[in-house]
Amino acid sequence: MADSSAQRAESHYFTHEPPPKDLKTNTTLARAFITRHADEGRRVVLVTSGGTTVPLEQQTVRYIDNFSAGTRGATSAEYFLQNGYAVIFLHRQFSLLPYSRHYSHNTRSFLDYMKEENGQVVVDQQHQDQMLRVLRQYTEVKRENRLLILSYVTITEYLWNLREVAQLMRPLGPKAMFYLAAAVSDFFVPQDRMVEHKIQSNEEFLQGAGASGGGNTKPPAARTEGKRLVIDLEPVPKFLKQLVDGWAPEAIIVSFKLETDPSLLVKKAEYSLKKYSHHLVIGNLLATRKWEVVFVSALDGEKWIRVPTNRRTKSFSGMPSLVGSADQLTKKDIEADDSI
Ligand code: 9Z3
Repeated sequence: MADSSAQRAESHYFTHEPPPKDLKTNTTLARAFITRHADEGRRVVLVTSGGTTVPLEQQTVRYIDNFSAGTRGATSAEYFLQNGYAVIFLHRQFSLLPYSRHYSHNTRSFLDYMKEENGQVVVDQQHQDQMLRVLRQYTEVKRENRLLILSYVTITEYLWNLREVAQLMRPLGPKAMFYLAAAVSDFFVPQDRMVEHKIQSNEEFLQGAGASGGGNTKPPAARTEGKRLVIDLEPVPKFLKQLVDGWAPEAIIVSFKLETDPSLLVKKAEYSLKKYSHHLVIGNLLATRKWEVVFVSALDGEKWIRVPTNRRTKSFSGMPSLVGSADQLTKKDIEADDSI
């Protein structure tokens, strides 16, 4: 088979960007998890969640990050689990996790859910019902071993894990699903253009050329020029098509498209759908992502889903939640309602 440019980009990327230290452990865990659930005839979904970082130095002091807290991924994972899926949850380290998300990352400490009674720690009465519901779901998932949690930090760690897990899921055919909610960097610093040490701001301590790649004639991608920090990032190769063509061709693929300009959202979601041959692209805008999304698919075209206005602040975690509590609305419905 002729080597396509996508294959060449893949091979170049994974040859030049070293794998994360825990990749072997992750693939061993994922292999056992996938095999067990395949034997039991279950569907397996890989949910990706949270932002990816772009390190500027090999011994990383500084990095570029994005806004994602992992709410979409962690919430969606719970609904997949509720619907019988086995879930591989590939998430940004320390971002939200299914179930525990209800009690973490908000202004309230988890200790605020507790009180002391007769020398014992117990859950405060007002949180009993909610916590019992979450605890029961969590306990069942744990008993059935249906949730595997893996983590990444950098864009490269994310891509290595995605590729390895996708290839392990290939034998599942259409019983495999990818639900790509992670906020993935579009630009990065290649290893051979990355300085080893912390970038110095004081001109008296400036290092030499510094990038690690022997023979690379390009300057380090992040460097000081005079007093200025100059960052010259390269594009991350687009692996979304490789998922379909090379890694897991029969799997169901749901990807997310994030925009800030409303006039671009649907167009870009449609573009992704065609270009990457995914089954469904879910579009969302940064500002409204907590309560509305647009589903774009070859089968159904464009379909908006929105949490009704009166339910936006009432969700369990205190955040408006979309999955599971949303109503299906047409684009016209949304335009007619200008309360948002
Ligand atoms: C999303 O669009 C997610 O819905 C959010 C969720 C990241 C907005 P939070 O974690 O936010 O709940 O705060 N994810 C995909 C974003 C992305 O990087 N998409 C790529 C792209 O647009 C394609 S996979 O190119």
